[in-house]
Amino acid sequence: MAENENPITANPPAAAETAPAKGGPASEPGPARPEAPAPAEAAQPNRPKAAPPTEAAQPRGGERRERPGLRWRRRRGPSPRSGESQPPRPAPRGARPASTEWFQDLRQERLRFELEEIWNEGKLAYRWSGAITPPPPLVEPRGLSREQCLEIFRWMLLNRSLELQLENLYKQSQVVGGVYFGLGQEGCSVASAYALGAGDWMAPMIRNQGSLLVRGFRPRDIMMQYMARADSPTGGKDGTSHFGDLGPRRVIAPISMLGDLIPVMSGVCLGERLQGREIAAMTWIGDGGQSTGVFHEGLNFAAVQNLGLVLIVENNLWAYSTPLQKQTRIRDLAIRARAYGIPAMIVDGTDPFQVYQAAHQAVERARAGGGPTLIEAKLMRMKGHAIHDPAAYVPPPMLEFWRLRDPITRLEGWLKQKGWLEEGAAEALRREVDSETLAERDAAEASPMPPPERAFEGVYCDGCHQPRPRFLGRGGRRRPQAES
Ligand SMILES: Cc1ncc(C[n+]2csc(CCOP(=O)(O)OP(=O)(O)O)c2C)c(N)n1
Ligand SMILES: [Mg+2]
Repeated sequence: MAENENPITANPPAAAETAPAKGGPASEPGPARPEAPAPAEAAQPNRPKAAPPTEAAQPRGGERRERPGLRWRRRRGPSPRSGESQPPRPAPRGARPASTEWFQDLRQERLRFELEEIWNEGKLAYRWSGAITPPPPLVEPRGLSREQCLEIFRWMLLNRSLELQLENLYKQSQVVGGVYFGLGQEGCSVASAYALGAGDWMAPMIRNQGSLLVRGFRPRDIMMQYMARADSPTGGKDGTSHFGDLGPRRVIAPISMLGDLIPVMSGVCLGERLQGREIAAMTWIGDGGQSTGVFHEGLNFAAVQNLGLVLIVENNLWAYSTPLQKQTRIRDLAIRARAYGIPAMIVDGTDPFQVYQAAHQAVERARAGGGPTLIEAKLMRMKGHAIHDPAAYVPPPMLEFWRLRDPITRLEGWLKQKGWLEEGAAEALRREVDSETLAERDAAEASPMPPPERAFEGVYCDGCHQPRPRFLGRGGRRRPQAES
């Protein structure tokens, strides 16, 4: 398998078996000329009106400035979104990035609704106002074959089916802690990870069950993990999602402290670079997690070091019970990328094709030495923070609006309309996926609880290896040492 092909998987689904090797869309047709509008712009007649340029957003001095190692350039002409002139951007290392535009908005619709805070007899509630309109059709998938679109659809079904079984296991008291769901986020979780290749790395967050499946973990791994069984990836030492694989799947375990995966994944890119490789390292963060200091520190580090971080901001509009409006005054979290001089994209997170297109572009840029990309995916958390949370603070019409944007329903409708999913095929696929999940569940339940002594194993290094420096300074350069 080529270095940057998807490593899928330990247990590929039936659809995957027939799928050809995934190459992704053809590379972008070279860097856009500075004066050319973003490709997305022409396709987006519904762009919001240009905001007046703010002083802070203008590069100071307005003239071309030179700094050692960085070439600052001021673009003329309108930016794709706001009409402001472009911010200075560092020249990429190595090959040029796929696009020189700093911002792209791939969405087919703008979200126009308000959440109003209401206090009633000392109790806080939110009122939602907006029109409950149907969603636009999905964008055409760029560079994805029929088999690949069906494969993405199948991963999404498996993601949802797995979560249903997790809920059942929880209600049967088989789960040792809480359970976190990504209902409504399956398209984003699956399609973003689908853009990664075997040589890339990823670090999921708690709702990215779909990403884990795409990367080769089995539903039983996730179920056993939640049940703290002996055969789970952590051998029963963790009751949720803190597991990864430093081997072929190249998955860094999630860190509960929100934002901390950003510098860690930047470090992964740096480590790979020290060994002579430019790779993409993808991680996810929520709208709430974006408020942490380490988000800014980590992203800035990735930016100045030009590391291949691909940061997907899953803006699901709530951080526990805090709505986005109480988190920040900005509406588009993607604009934060501008402060760090890195490209950003906004996608409809319920359209898997938009997510894939943006992620693929960012991954290509990372591998070409073009540095980090921030992708904001707009979507909605359709359940509470975790299973214990009924999300009573979410106004029902808001859920209704987003229910119409269910990513599985949308993709299914698109596939049927395209003629890629024949009559009855979706139902057959659902049955097949559900029976796979049930078989996985049986296997998970068959795993015993770990023996108590296991608690003492693997906590500290118990002679499994001899610690020694992997890199030695020689003649001012660091060279990787061969593994012993
Ligand atoms: C630094 C830090 N602060 C607080 C928490 C507690 N916490 C866990 S999840 C969460 C909400 C996260 O919201 P968001 O980032 O929007 O992600 P979502 O749950 O919506 O996917 C909070 C506050 C934490 N884990 N880490
Ligand atoms: Mg959130």
